[in-house]
Amino acid sequence: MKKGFIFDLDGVIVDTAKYHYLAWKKLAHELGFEFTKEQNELFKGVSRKRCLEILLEMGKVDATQEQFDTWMIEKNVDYLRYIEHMDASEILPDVPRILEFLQENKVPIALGSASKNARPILEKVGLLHYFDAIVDGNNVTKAKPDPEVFLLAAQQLDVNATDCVVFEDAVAGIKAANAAKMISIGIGDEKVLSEAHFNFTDFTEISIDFIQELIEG
Ligand code: B16
Ligand code: MG
Repeated sequence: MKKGFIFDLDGVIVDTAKYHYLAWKKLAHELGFEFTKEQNELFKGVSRKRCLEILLEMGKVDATQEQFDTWMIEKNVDYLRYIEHMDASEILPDVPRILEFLQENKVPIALGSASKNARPILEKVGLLHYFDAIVDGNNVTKAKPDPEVFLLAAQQLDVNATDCVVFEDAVAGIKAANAAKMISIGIGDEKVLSEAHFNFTDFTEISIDFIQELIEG
């Protein structure tokens, strides 16, 4: 049975969370309150719109629709400034080793990300050519933990959902993969990602034998 591999972007392929954090922190300061790294954890895998809603709840800020839209744009403009200079040095350890092995073995690869900036980021770090399909914040109507993003990725790879493997760093992403009946692999803190079928701190811990077993499934 043909297998498909789906990668989340932020926290799995690159650490863009630190740039999202800087942009949200700047906006919070402008609105008159602090935004901590711990609070930023809640934003992982969450859509931009939902992040702003949560931020405004944290700061107890009421916004008109117009203000909300302006702040959404402002955050993204700042974020784009932070990611402007990203290059291959920002790829998380051993990600290319796994992508290379999958491509060599003709295993279809997709991106399944909440970000609307996913494609330019993959271009900047030089990994775009590995991906057979890209499903991101521009294609989905329902955010993770809804399985839509991963189901769409499976469809685009022409692989059954149950034959897909998902790498994710966010709790919402693991829940989405499980809801799609896919094999979920947590990248990060095992205690946080306890619902995943397998857990690794990062890709340096993942052996080719393990990937081979997933492919042969
Ligand atoms: P954007 P992922 C997510 O990426 C981030 O984890 C999350 O913090 C961010 O708010 C979301 O993308 C939307 O990003 O503002 O660029 O559209 O982890 O799903 O790859
Ligand atoms: Mg992520």
